[in-house]
Amino acid sequence: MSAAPRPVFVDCDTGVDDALALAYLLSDPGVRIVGVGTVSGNVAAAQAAENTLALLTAAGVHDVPVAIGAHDARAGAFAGGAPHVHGHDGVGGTAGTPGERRPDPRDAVTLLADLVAQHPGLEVLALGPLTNLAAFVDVHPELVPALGRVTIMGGAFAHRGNITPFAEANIGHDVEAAAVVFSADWELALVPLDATMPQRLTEADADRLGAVGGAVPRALRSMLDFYLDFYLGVYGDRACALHDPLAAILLADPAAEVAARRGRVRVIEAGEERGRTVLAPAANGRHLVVDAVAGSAAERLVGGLARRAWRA
Ligand SMILES: [Ca+2]
Repeated sequence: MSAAPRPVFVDCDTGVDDALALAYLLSDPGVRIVGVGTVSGNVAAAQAAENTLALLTAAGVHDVPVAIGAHDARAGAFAGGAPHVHGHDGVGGTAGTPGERRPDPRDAVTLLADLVAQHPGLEVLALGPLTNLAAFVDVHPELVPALGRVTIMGGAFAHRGNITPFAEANIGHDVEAAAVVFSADWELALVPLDATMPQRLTEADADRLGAVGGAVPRALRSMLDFYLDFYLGVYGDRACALHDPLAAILLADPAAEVAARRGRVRVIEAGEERGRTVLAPAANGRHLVVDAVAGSAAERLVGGLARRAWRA
């Protein structure tokens, strides 16, 4: 008999790679998404909720609440996201009209608080700016120790940033929130650009993903068209980095072979290096920084999606 699936809360700014990550988790029998909060990043938080609801509905998942979280960062208004990377709607122009299912009436922070009470040890996967998680720390400090590990796609250590030479987008779009999250007393695993940038999904991988069949793989294949076009300008061919999916893969499989360092992460808040993440190494530190992951994330992603019998 297999163990009960581990409950997971996903906080995301659903663009193309968030959608891939969510689909990967839906296909993994070892974990169960019990709630989703959205935050502005790739797109506005409200649009990210629509994109998430569309994906869940296509998967036939109707019982996972999706709550809208922060629209603006702590220190500034939402600047409009990354339409050149993810499309105006975050999903490569594939979003239809909003479906019948509406976002949960609670905000993302309240939803997370309610779910921790129901699922002690609840793990969190953060795939967007850390605005909601920082608000959770502020509003519910007593619940911080009740959470399990928090896995974050974010940061750039030896690797160059992707919104400035120093800052990675999820950290750099809300630096003050990242500072709060890095100071909180919880177990963190950080999956930075150092680990994600070498993990690429090619057009051939995208085709194999689409060939898995079903509504969700089909939707992912069409959003990938836009995303791969953007990456053509970055890498010179149609292949994208698997940022959020790699974090989802590591959450689902903590035994995955990684090169990683322990210690305490902080974020530089001022000056030209604003948004840069720095690790103070310590053998017993509660922060784990993943430098590299063995094997191919694209293989794991495609193989993972093939495990689920997706609705037509
Ligand atoms: Ca994301």
